Amino acid sequence: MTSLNIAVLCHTGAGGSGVVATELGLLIAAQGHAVHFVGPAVPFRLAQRCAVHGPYFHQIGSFAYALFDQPYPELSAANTLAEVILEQGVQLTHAHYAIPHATAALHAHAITGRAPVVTTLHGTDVTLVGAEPAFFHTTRHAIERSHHVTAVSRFLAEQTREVFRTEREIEVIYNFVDSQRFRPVHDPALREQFAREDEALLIHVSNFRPVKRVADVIDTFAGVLSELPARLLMVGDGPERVPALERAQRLGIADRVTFLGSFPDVQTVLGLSDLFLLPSSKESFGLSALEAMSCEVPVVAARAGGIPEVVDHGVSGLLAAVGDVDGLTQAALDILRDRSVRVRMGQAARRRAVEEFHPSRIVPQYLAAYRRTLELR
Ligand code: GMT
Repeated sequence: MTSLNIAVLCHTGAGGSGVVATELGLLIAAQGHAVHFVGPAVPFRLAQRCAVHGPYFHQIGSFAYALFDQPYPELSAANTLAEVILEQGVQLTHAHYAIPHATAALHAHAITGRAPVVTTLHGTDVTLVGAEPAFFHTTRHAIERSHHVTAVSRFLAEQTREVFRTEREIEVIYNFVDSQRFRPVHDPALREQFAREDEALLIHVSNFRPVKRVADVIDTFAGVLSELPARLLMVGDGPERVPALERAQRLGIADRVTFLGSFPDVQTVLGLSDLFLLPSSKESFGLSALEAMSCEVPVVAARAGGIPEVVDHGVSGLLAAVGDVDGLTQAALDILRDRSVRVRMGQAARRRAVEEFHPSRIVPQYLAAYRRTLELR
């Protein structure tokens, strides 16, 4: 089979869509395909992982001109991508997130007459930002004109058709997790740095945006703490971090909550934990929940968006309605009070992650989508 030469556009900060783009690019490069990331900075999880056989990184240039009241970054993105397409012989661009990436990729396609666009919809590009009047038509255009469109859950595909009133065919390709890297961590000395042996260790990982309902994480944890000894790890950063810390302080539980900030090798702490909390109001998939499941950590989450397609309620975790802190707290207690329940659900969670969401199952679906788009075999 001929090897491919693709460009990838994705968000570069901490966030699931950039993680999926990065891990996919790394796996595809490892199979001998040329992969060119194009962005304003090296994507979060790609740092230190570019190599002589790829993936490669090309920085988007910027240009300041007194007359321009804004930097117009999508024009620079389209320009740099067009350069990379022409200079590197790129055959196809994979844009993760409809705006601005699919828009920039379609622009580069129009400039070069090459590199059809595969767009992967990840979530708020459809459910929040893209549906805003300020972006609606641009997002709809990106979805309609991309040469192939995928979504990370059935929920998101349906939501896209509904929000944008489009008949566009959308292929569902689930996210994946590296179960070798995301695995249980049995390191009592490391765990002791965060919790005593008799304390339950709960964890939340996100980019602390309003959709994550971080206040519900704190309130759920407070409910758990009133019933049993516990600690909470908060991993990540974003606008809701300080309000979450203040809430923990107001509730008098701040000494039980550790904010660790944002770092790429999150598996080290996920694998030590007993329970993952994800009370989001919107979540097209919930990659962080899948990473926890792969580490044998059961999930307590809101029944939002695509989460039920990932976490099977009653088997690998428990779900409650969005905003139902009492329900989330009860669910967490049901799992944490009985070790056998926690272990059984944790094992079921890992089994599901390995069987349903392994890269060997998902990556070929993307490669097939690329080949179909290029009409290659
Ligand atoms: O759409 C977003 O909010 C950002 C995006 C990201 O880059 O983190 O998150 C989305 O994509 C992830 C990867 O596919 C999914 O796991 C997240 O569920 C999804 N976030 C939301 O839907 C809120």
